[in-house]
Amino acid sequence: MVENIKKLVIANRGEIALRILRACRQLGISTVALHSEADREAKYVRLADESVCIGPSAAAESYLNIASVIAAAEVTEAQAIHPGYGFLSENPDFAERVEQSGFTFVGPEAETIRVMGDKISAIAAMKAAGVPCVPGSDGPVPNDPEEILAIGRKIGFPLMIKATGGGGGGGKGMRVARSEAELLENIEMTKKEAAAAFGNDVIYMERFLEKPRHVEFQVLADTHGNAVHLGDRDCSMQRRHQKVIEEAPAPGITDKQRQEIGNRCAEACRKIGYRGAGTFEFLYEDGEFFFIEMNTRIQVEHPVTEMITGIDLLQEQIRVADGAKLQFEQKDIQFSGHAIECRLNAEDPDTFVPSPGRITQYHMAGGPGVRVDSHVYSNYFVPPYYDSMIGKVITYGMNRQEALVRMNGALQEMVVEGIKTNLPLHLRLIRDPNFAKGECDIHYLEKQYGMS
Ligand code: MV4
Repeated sequence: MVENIKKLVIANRGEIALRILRACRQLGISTVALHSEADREAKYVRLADESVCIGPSAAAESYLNIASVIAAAEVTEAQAIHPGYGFLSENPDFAERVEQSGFTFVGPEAETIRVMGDKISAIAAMKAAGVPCVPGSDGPVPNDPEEILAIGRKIGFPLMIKATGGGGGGGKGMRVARSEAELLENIEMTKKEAAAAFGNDVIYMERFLEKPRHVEFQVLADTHGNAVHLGDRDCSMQRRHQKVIEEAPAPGITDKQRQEIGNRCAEACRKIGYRGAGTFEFLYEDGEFFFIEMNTRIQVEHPVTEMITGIDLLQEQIRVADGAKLQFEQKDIQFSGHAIECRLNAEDPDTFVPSPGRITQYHMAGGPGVRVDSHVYSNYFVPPYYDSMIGKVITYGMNRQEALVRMNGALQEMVVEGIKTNLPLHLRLIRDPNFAKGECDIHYLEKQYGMS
């Protein structure tokens, strides 16, 4: 139970809105669902205690409209706002206005979001806090070509030029330079692209890792100076910066590495006064971890961590936002078994083109170690305005092999008719001998399955 939050606004849609709602119910918090015109029929809207239509279908006029979200919290007299993922979840101006309006933002302080949103300042903060980072410029790239070359030589080639305002998906404002000539050329292009995409032309450089895996660490911190890590996840199976399959723990990472990096992440949280759930993103190559970014939100793939720790991350996130102390210390957290998540998308499995429309038949998988987090149902219309993810199939097993076998079974059981989905792609991937080995890097899917 919680002390201060009696009513919470769910400032999101889809499966995560439902996931937030479920956590609130268990905590005894009443819920306000916000929805666009396209989401009137959504399951989370029906299940919520109250609902408010905050605007037209286009996200820019509804889920991204800060004034509408705050107004909805005011008229319903809620105490807290949960931003979910995407939309306003990592917008520091939103977090600031939520708190200035007297509501609890379920997430860290606005200033923390701001620091992590600027990649140069995020890396500086983490490096200072003892988190291993990619060798790089450790600050903005200067204007003078000779100075740029000097930094480039020190880092070594190939190197990567990145926009400080970038990251967090998309992959915009990022370029590899394999030689000194290429470096000077690409600096100018990346600056222009960054200015156009993020309204910020500040760039930095890092050593380019050619074939890394994407391994991330989940953390949880309260407002009393306590922080823990909840282990790692491998999210290397991705296409165009959209994750397709995630799993926990990351295959091949030893307990020693897990404790070493995890403890550094938790310690960094204590040092910067982090609050709430967060994720440290690393690139992992040749047995070494390199921090690249921090996400200050709950993530799509949080269920795999819940499955192997038994911890309800949404409940904990809301509890610490309420001001509660963490209910466990690092020594209380036990990792057990293995979990895999397949993201189900309404899309053509061969071309990856979105396939919105009416789901004529829906049946979800079940049985031991099977969890489906989804907001859809038979006769649900998948609107064309938002992300194409229609849910997640998560399986748990005593070990990776059992989780894989259960996923194979669960995927075969799933029925989603009326629209195209990426179920066939998932079935292929789950049976792929290379995936079974657990060694696929971030380029595997695009290379082996074409359509990059
Ligand atoms: C990198 C990298 C290799 N070396 N940084 C892509 C998105 C942005 N958030 C970070 N990204 C990368 N940074 C260095 N120094 C390769 C990528 C990258 C990537 C990272 C994680 C997951 C998928 C990716 C796909 C392509 C490139």
